[in-house]
Formats: sequence, structure tokens, C-alpha cells
Amino acid sequence: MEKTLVIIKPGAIQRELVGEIITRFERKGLHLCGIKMYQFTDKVVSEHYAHLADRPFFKRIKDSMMITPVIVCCWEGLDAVRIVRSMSGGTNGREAAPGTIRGDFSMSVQENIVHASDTVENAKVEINRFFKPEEIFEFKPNNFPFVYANDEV
Ligand code: IDP
Ligand code: MG
Repeated sequence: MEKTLVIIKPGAIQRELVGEIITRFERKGLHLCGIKMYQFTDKVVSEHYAHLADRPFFKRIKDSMMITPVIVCCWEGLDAVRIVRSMSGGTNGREAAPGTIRGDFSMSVQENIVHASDTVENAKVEINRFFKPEEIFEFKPNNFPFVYANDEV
């Protein structure tokens, strides 16, 4: 089943929104298969945001990701990448739709609470960036038959 990576950013750690964010994904029916606290280094954050290396705010977003540890978590489910992106909302918290994480908790483009993988391919790369294989746990939760119909899984 599809997996995706979420990073609960330092702004959310400072504002003590960790439980709120995890609860949203749990309630949706996504399955948590890896989670840990993690301190970014300049090397890893540069790699993670390499697609923004030529932008004027690159150093600023890197610094903001290193202010405190983050929580990295891996969520599993059918279409998990697309669902977690849509639950996270648009990049700019001021424009993100109400009901999304960014729409409900962010007033900023930079300080937008969470990172979520944008494609299945990138999700695989990002999960490998933060987790060793043995830190991702493969098991079927008991609620499975109530989350999905037989013909969906
Ligand atoms: P995404 O997180 O919605 O996928 P990306 O374009 O991949 O957005 O940018 C990664 C992160 O860089 C954003 O989540 C945000 O924290 C920051 N960022 C993106 N664009 C800007 C900007 O124009 N100003 C400041 N920070 C930005
Ligand atoms: Mg992105």
C-alpha cells in the first residue's frame, strides 16, 4: 500500500500542535508506520529542499527547519500521497483552504506547519532519507476491515 512522508515543522513543535496534526491523519484512516523526533542538519535540509536552492529565501527556510527538532512520520493508505497533500493544504497558509492543516493553523508561506511528499516517487526518496528500513513497521491494523471495503484492498 502507498506510503507518504510528513514532517511536523519547528513552527508546529513550538506551537504545540503535534498531537492535533497526528490526530487528523489518524482520524482520516491513515495508518502510522513510522515516527520519530529528528534534528535537521544543514546537509540534510539542503538535500530535502534542493528544488529551492536558487530561491532567495533558501537559507531562511533551511534555518527555520533547524530551529528545533521536527517530527518525521510515515503514513500508509490507499492514495496516501494525494490525500495527505490535500489534507495539508496549499503552500501559503493565508490562502490554504479552511479545514486543511495549513488553512487552519498557518498565517504564513514559510511557517506553514507541515511538509508532505508531493509524488509517490518523492515519497519513497523522502522516507529513505529519514528512516532506516527497520524503522518502518509493516503490520495490518485491526481496524482495517472498517477503513476499507474488501474490493478496495
Ligand atoms: P510545499 O511545501 O507546499 O510542497 P514547496 O514549493 O515545495 O511547497 O516549498 C517548500 C517549503 O519552502 C514550503 O513549504 C515553505 O515552507 C517554503 N517556501 C516555499 N515558497 C516560499 C516563499 O515564497 N517564501 C518563503 N518560503 C517559501
Ligand atoms: Mg514541496
